[in-house]
Amino acid sequence: MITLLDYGAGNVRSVINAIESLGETVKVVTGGEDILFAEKLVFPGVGAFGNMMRILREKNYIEPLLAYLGSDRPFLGICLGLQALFDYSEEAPDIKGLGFIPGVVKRFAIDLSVPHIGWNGLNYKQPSRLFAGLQGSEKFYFVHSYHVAAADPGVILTTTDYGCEFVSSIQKGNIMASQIHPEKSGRAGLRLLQNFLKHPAETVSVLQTSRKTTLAKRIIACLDVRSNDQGDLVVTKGDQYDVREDGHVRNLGQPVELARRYYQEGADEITFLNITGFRDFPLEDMPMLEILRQTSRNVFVPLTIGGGIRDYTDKDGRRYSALEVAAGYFRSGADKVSIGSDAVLIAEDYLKTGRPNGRSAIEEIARVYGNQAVVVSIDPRRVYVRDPAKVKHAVIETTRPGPGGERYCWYQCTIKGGREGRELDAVTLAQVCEKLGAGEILLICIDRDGTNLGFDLELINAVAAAVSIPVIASSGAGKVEHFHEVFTATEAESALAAGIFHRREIPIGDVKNFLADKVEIRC
Ligand code: 1PR
Repeated sequence: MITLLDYGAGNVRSVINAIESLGETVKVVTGGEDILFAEKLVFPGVGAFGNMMRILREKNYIEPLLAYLGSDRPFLGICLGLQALFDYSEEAPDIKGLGFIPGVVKRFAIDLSVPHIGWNGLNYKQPSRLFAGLQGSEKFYFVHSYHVAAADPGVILTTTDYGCEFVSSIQKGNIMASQIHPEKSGRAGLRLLQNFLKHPAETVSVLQTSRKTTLAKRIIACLDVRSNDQGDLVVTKGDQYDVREDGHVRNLGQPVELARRYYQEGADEITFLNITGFRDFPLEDMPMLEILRQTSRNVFVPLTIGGGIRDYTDKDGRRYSALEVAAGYFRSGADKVSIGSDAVLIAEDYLKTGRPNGRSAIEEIARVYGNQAVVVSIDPRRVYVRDPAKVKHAVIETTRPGPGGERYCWYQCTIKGGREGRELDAVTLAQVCEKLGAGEILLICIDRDGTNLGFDLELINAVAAAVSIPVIASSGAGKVEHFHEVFTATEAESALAAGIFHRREIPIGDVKNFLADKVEIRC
């Protein structure tokens, strides 16, 4: 029996699913006693440090936790569950951590995108029971803006390189904690988790395979989901957002099955976009929540869900906040939510008033679940202009002139699935959303969507240069070379595709095989 400490701030469902997939049963903590009498305790911290410590205090979990840690029974802290062990975090300097491991939690002060999101390796500093069966070259999933700095080097189990060498896991007796998410790290992560659960007697040394670890570029499979004319949720795919063929919604497969297939084929992440979410209310859309629940049972890579994340008043007059909608998605197995239409309206409001209002969906979700949980998806269309001085938007000079020979263009944001263009450009939207707390940009391009013509490199470069959060390049992938191009000609951290995977034109494995000796990827 594994005891799991859930303080209610995020997706612990996937940790439970991962443990159960390894044949163990999970008891979720409902009171301090459960912690005190646990045999093996897993603490998956999610969200923001200050919020986590506040809830642990309110629930009177601090004393039992310290007593458990002091007893040296097996403990596995994940992500914030690692950070909680330290004295305090720069994320909330006035709030005390558990102080079990001397040291602090620092924000990354590096030139690279922060959060550090994606698959990176480990430098193995000590032998450990956790390492049985690992080769040393595996990559694991990270998502964090803060890292621990241990005062005692003796507790450092692994480090990872990302702009600096940071401590990625610690071990002190039977207390182990790691910044990686084993439950989101595919087979390698499950192996590590299994090693903790089975608690083998022998410790294992892992040989270092490279001098420094490197963050991999991610390949993301995207599933646009909506109801077809029979009312079933299906994966569909548009050409420049038109998902109908001969009047019917294109049906390219069943969401749970396709997600599982992409996981098995090596997708580094899966994104679901509930593409009619802007007009339906997701919390009434139980099938979508069920899709997440079922998918997270056997897909152990990060899941993002977008569509309909906004404040909503139902037909009985009950108001739901975007935070509640997001909470529903997180509880059902999502790791990140993606905000589309509402982000545009939020940014417009910000630009009108010149300041954040503190209550927007981006700010509220980031405050509770952390910036890394908030993706903003941008749906822009290219607008050509003759004279850049006559446009108040971020204009670029293009190598692909417009129909009238125009040499300049800007990218107009749209809402409601591309139906409505707004007076806001994609570069400004990305910058405002970063300021408000978004952790990642999903950069779609309606002009390229479903065309197989390749990614719009000019758009991606313009946005990536304007923000310091990771950018996911999307739309237009038609051959393996397009992925290589987007990773070498732009700063995109990941590339997302839909049509070529759904139509089985190019399997994810072929993309990865092509990239293997050219860019850093997870094999
Ligand atoms: O506005 O917060 O409710 O979110 C709705 C979400 O649904 C947005 O993220 C929006 O991008 C998405 N969406 C709305 N309508 C459509 C549509 O296709 N009619 N799909 C839509 C967006 C685009 C990509 C696609 C890539 C790659 N789909 O996700 O997967 O372009 O395609 P490709 O590789 O085949 O070229 P809200």
